[in-house]
Amino acid sequence: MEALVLVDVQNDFMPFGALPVAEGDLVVPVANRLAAHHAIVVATQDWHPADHGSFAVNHAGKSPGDVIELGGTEQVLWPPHCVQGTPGASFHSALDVGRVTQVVRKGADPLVDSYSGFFDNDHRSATGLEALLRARGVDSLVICGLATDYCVNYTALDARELGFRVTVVADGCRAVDLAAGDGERALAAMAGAGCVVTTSAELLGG
Ligand code: VGL
Ligand code: ZN
Repeated sequence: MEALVLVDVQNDFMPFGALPVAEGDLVVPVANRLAAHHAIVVATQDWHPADHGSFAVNHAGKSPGDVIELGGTEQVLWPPHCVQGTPGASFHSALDVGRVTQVVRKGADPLVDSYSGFFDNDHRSATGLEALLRARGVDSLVICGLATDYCVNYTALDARELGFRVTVVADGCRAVDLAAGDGERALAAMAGAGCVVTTSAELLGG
């Protein structure tokens, strides 16, 4: 059984959002086309409390882009984004949420970030995504969303470690690219971990 995983297709990652991803809105039509072809569509949702440790404003003297240690792992600091219950945390209004069968929220623990849809960055707590996929007999994932170099990358790598077959739809992803090339390097890392990196045209035709 194959499931589609839509990673963080949320307003704050759109070009108009608090943590803007260039062309982030262009993943929405791709996500919708893929969703029309899947019976199981899981949408992950970055879901932070206002005091989250990944927000630079919560660390004296720190700015977005700085790196600190959080929960025993290296943490890039971000502008406040995807704060629980705010419009920025909502899915893009053009996302076909009627096709979404499950929503998995992550990043609620202020002391550790959760880029992956499966685990917090310290790998100590699970989000429930693996359990819900296993319960439905899912062994194969198609993944797209935002951002290529963070949440898509971590989700895809965890999925491979958990033994899922993974297809990453490159045109359905966009990168933060804090450093030029981060998105391309992430795609190469995913391919190196056994993910099939392809395009929506290749998968669906046209
Ligand atoms: C993400 C940075 C911070 C993502 C989430 O969805 O890729 N990136 N929080
Ligand atoms: Zn976040």
